[in-house]
Formats: sequence, C-alpha cells, structure tokens
Amino acid sequence: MAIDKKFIDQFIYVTSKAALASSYLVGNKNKIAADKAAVDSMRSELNKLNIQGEIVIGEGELDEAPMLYIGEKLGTNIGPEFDIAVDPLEGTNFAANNLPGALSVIAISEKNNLFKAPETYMEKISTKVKEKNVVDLDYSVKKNIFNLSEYLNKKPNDITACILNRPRHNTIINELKELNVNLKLITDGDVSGALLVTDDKYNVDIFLGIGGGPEGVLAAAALDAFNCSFQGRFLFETDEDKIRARNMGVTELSKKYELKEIVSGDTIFCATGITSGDLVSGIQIEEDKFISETLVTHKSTGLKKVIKLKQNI
Ligand code: VTB
Repeated sequence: MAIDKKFIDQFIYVTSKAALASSYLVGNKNKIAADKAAVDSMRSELNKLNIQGEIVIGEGELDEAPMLYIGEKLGTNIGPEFDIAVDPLEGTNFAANNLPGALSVIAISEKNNLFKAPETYMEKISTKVKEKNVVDLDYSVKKNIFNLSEYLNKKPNDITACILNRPRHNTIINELKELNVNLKLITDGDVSGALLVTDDKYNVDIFLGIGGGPEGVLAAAALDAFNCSFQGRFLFETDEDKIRARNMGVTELSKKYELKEIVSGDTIFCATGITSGDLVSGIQIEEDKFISETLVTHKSTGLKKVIKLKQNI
C-alpha cells in the first residue's frame, strides 16, 4: 500500500509550523525553550490531521516526556494508521546559538513499518552505493574507504567523509586522515550529515560514526527514498538501556540492521530548515507571512526535492 500523496502537503505544513515556532527563539541561548516551541507546535498540528498516528520515535518514553512520547496516539483517530517519527528540533545547539543546520524533522510510514528505536547511541554508515559488500559496518575504515574509492573510481584523497566531531571518533578520524580522506566534521545534526551522501552537490561520499539511534531511523527513511544505503547498530552503555530496549521490542541488541529492517514500505519524510544549513534554508519572516524550505521525500511516487513555500503565519 502507498501513503496517499495528499498527506505530503499536510506533513510539510506540520514541520514548517514547528520550524516557524522554533525560529522565534533562535539565538536565545535556550535549547529547552526552542525545542519546546517546536514540540508544542508539532503536536498540535499533528492532532488536527485525519490520521490514526502513533509516535514511534519521539521526545522519549512516557515517563520522561510529557509530549510526543513513544506510544502517544496522534490525529483525529479517523483515517489511515501511521507510524510517526519526529525530531521537532534536530540540532538544539544550532537553534540556541543561531548556527546553521537546525531542522524540524518528521518521517511517516504505514503502521509497523518504522523501527521503534530506543534513546541510545547507534553506530551508522551511509553512502550512495546500493550494492552489498562495498561499504559495511563490519569492515574496517580502511577497507570501506578502499572499496568505496574503487567503486566510485576515485582516489582516497578525492573521497570526503562526514562524521560528528566527538572524542569518541578520534580513532576513526585519525585513520581517515592517514588515508588522506577529506573530512567534513559536523558539531551536531547527524540526520543532515547522513543525508549529505544523497546528492553530489554536497560533495560527501560517506557518512559514518556514532550518533543518536532515533536520528538514524529518521535519516534511513529519507535515504531509502534516495535509493542510498544505510546500516545501523545500537550501542548500549548501561544494563538499564538494554532493558528499556528489550521492553521496546528490540530482541537482538548487537545486530547490524540493514536499511530495509529499519524502514519498510512507503514513507514520507519532511525536514524544514529553522536556520539555514546544507540541506535547506531557514525560516524567513515577511510581515504576516513566513517562507520555509522543506526537503521532502515520498518513496512510492519518487518525490525527493526541496519545496519552498510562502504561507500565512
Ligand atoms: C546526534 C545529532 C544531534 O546529538 O544524534 C548527536 O544528530 C548525538 O551525539 O543533533 P552526542 O550525544 O555526542 O551529542 C546531537 O548532536 C544533539 O542532539
């Protein structure tokens, strides 16, 4: 089954309004307030839609998030059953400090087609290579870079790798440097980072490293529509994290998940810019109107483009 394309505009509206709400707080040095504005708006707009939605990736579990918690039901309860993954403000530091790259993100699938990812880290890798055994989470950095270079017919020093700039990545970063790979080090926002492999214009050949698991699922939804590859493996720091994951239905804790095991069937993905970044421009306000840019994908119709809209506030 496919998701009716009438929902595309509705979900673009949801992320545009959340981005607008958050944009008023850009540069205020208050991550929590900027996030709350996006969360409140997103929840209220989703509740107006004729859907039977359920949050599978949200602001946390019921005991830690009053809104958009995993399992929360959204919509008028009339219409199709959807799994909903949200990151109302991806890149809270970016919004708080008025830096490029803050996004409001949502991914929708038909019921039971999006992975219910626990709030834990995930080892990830994405490229535009669809063939198996070229790039793989189980391979060394060196093997991945050599295979990718060969596949793309480039030298390692013509390859660019995107990775979160974190001490936990020091070894990988040093290995990439030794291979003369160009680095794109990002400070936050690895949904966007993972999506930079989708178009040559971003000049990124591989995204890798450890980031948020929920962000991995969101990125996978868009990467599927772009026909790119993604693999993810959860990393658990404490026994409590493992118990929570098991309670959410994750049975194989150390499994390497392929894209299709994370997202299947039809999906809609929308990422609206709050501040301007690599993927989209941020919110602009003109008197009583606002201009938004949203990267939209709809797997079944092949839609994948940036949609710019001017709407009433
Ligand atoms: C990523 C990124 C987020 O957290 O998931 C990252 O997408 C996880 O790593 O934007 P850290 O815990 O090291 O920050 C963010 O950077 C912030 O939520």
